[in-house]
Amino acid sequence: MKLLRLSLPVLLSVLILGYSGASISAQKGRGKEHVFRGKVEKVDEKAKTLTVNGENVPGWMAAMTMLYAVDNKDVVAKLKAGDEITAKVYDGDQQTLYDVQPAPSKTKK
Ligand SMILES: [Cu+2]
Repeated sequence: MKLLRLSLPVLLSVLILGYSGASISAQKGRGKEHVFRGKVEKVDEKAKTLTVNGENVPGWMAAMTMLYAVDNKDVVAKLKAGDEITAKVYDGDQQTLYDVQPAPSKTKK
């Protein structure tokens, strides 16, 4: 039966999404903290944003290069493309890096 084959996976995903949504909204304020590591690809001093090639952060975001805002705008002027950084990131906020710190390069020999 075509209708049933379609609607069962839909129903299941609605249940799963509903469950994870409920657990997120049950948290107060900032979500769980994760440690972020990545390599700066681009610095936009005007917009105060960083394009960072980030490592996989389990439960937060897969490895990818993307644009981030920062909590401390002063750090942007201290960074340049190629710099390795660490930062704090939080569940529910996938666009901001907090407490960005320069990290020793892994590629150093
Ligand atoms: Cu991303």
